[in-house]
Amino acid sequence: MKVVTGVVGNDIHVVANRLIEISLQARGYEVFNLGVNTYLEEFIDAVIETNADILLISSLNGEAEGWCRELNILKSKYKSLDDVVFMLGGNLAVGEAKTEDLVPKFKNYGFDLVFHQVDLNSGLDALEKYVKAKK
Ligand code: B12
Repeated sequence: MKVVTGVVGNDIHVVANRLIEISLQARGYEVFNLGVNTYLEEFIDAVIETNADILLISSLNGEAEGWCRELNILKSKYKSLDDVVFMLGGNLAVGEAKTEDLVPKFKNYGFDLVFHQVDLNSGLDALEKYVKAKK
């Protein structure tokens, strides 16, 4: 399966991004890594160009909401995105935000899978389960 990944918005935290690329490759995915400082529109363009199955976005600096809340608007423009799995993870807010508040909020913006301060391998295991259940 093909995965587009990267770090959203003005976020320059690159370490997790490299780990994500390596971990996805080790699990057999074909990875298109757009790196840090990537805007939502660029992710969508890359998913369409590569015909990817999954978009995995990281956000570490706490600004995910500002950069991700228009996902549903972008998704509605392209029929070919209907079967794509949209996944978001990292540190999704600054301060004391609760996972039980953040997950529904980002799902409402159009993400299928949302992980706030969840380690990478647990997130990738959950992705595999989700993809299997969807088939
Ligand atoms: C190194 C670092 C920096 C470096 C980054 C260097 C670089 N080019 O990467 C520098 C010094 C430049 C920096 C800058 C800033 N940083 Co900084 N930084 C860190 C630090 C110390 C480590 C980050 C790191 O590399 N961790 C190692 C990787 C492997 O771990 P990780 O990033 O957490 O990723 C793991 C998980 O989050 C998860 N994950 C990540 N993405 C995804 C996606 C999915 C789908 C899943 C399932 C899991 C997942 O998997 C990874 C592996 O387990 C953290 C604090 C910390 N201890 O985590 C702060 C931290 C991330 N930074 C923070 C902040 C606020 C900033 C600044 C805004 C500070 C400032 N005022 O200027 C700027 C941001 C600038 C910008 N435009 O983005 C905050 C974010 C706060 C929040 N979200 O609540 C943190 C948490 C520090 C803190 N406690 O306040 N930072």
